[in-house]
Amino acid sequence: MKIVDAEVLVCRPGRNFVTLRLTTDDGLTGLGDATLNGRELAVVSYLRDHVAPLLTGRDPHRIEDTWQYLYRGAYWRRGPVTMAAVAAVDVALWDIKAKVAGLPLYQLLGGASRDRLLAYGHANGRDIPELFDSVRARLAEGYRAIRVQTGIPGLNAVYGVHPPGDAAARDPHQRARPLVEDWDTAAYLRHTPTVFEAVRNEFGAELPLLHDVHHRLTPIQAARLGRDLEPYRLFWLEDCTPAENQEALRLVRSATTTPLAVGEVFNSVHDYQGLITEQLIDYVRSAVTHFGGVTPLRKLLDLAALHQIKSAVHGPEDISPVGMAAALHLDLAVHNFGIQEFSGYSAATHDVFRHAFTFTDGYLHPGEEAGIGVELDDALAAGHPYERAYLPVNRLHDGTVHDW
Ligand code: CS2
Ligand code: MG
Repeated sequence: MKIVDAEVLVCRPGRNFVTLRLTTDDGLTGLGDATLNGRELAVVSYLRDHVAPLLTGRDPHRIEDTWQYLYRGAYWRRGPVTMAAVAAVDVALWDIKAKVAGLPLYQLLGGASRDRLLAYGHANGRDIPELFDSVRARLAEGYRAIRVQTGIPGLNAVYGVHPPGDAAARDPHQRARPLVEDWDTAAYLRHTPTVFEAVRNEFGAELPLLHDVHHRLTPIQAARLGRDLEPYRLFWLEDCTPAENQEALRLVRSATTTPLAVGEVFNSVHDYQGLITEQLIDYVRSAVTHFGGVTPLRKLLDLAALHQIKSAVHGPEDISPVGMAAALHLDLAVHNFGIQEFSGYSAATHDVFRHAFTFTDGYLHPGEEAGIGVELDDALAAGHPYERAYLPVNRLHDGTVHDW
């Protein structure tokens, strides 16, 4: 069997997605997600100009060899653009192999270790009443675990919450220039524990609650927040510091028993090495899409398992249904599954990417179709052309750029 075609498809059914489709000489196809939010076309070029010419004529069954060939063969390793491109190839090859076998991918990864996958959704509100409405809406959709983000008094727009009356800002990922959000660490550190106290009082002790700090704190600030949140028993505190400084988490870890989740911006096991072997974190957050695919993420999760660290694969709406499906097969197979992020998709995205995975009663399942269980409808995708879009940026009140 040989690969005869490698197409890179870009569409925007509500937001931009980049998809690789590999076709074999006997007519099988495999899909891989290569979406890098806000920098999509860099990956398109990497795939079209540099990777696609290497794929035609290769045996699609040689997944590990192809991965090593693309990773080591480029000489320039890691980084989000490279690893998103390599991931798309890896997932498309797993999709083809599982279709040849006539099995859902999770069966090739060792079979199901559980029946269903606990998902968490996002609740956001400018203030506490709006946040409560959002939590209630997620509970009504079936979610059994919820990430909580709120506005902060005195700030106009913060991560996860958008200013009132500004329709464009409510969809900040789709502006021609980055939306500018504002930030005040002291106000955030004062306000956040009061939010979790209110949410616990309203929704009780049992609901798993998560919170994302989006890399905004120094180690000592993160240590303070972790301590202040201990009474509210968070499921996790995510990306509390810029975690590429692995040393930072040593201080946070020694100061608090609030569980820590890290890694959505990491691209390789090397970014995690000390964090895992020293047990400085509790959950690894990489996406299949930004980590080089199922092949390396499986290795990461096996290393994490040795240190009692669980999976929490990144799954916001900028991971396409192709990347989500790949994650769900891996989640179902590994022993150390923790939780899966799932924020849902627009109706247009569900139409363009027909998928076998399901979300029922707060749980996900990858479905039983052969392969990863996603097909892209080219005709529908053509009705949603690419538009340039940026993530927001963040500034302090004196104008200094801060981590977003
Ligand atoms: C977030 C992401 O889901 C998360 O945990 O951190 O939504 C992140 O902001 C986006 O993936 C950026 O593209
Ligand atoms: Mg995050």
